[in-house]
Amino acid sequence: MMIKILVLLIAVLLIAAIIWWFFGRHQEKAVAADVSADSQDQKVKVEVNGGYSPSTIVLKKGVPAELDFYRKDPSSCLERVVFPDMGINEKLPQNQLHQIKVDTSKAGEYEFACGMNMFHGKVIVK
Ligand SMILES: [Cu+2]
Repeated sequence: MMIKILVLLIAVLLIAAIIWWFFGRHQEKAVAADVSADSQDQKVKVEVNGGYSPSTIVLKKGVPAELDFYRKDPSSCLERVVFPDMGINEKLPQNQLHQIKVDTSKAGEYEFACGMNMFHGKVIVK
């Protein structure tokens, strides 16, 4: 009897965990670029693997910025990255760093997505 209750409890917890995983709001921390006092630019590495990590990148306004995309994901879905507001549409080679320069002259939020607009991320310039 005790075992049955335990199994049931584990099952319920498992289902709860699955529901949370799919439907819960995952808070992801925004990553700010490191800008040291003397550096003339800012860089953030973005890993592309089933999405973008980090998916929110904070850049300092007016400092030349470069996003270093590293695509591990083999799917063609994430092969391209598109920044519609910046006129960027580039192919990301797999397992290679691909630098994309981002215009930081204007503050704002700039979304980016894969070529099919399924995975999203954003750059916040402030
Ligand atoms: Cu896609």
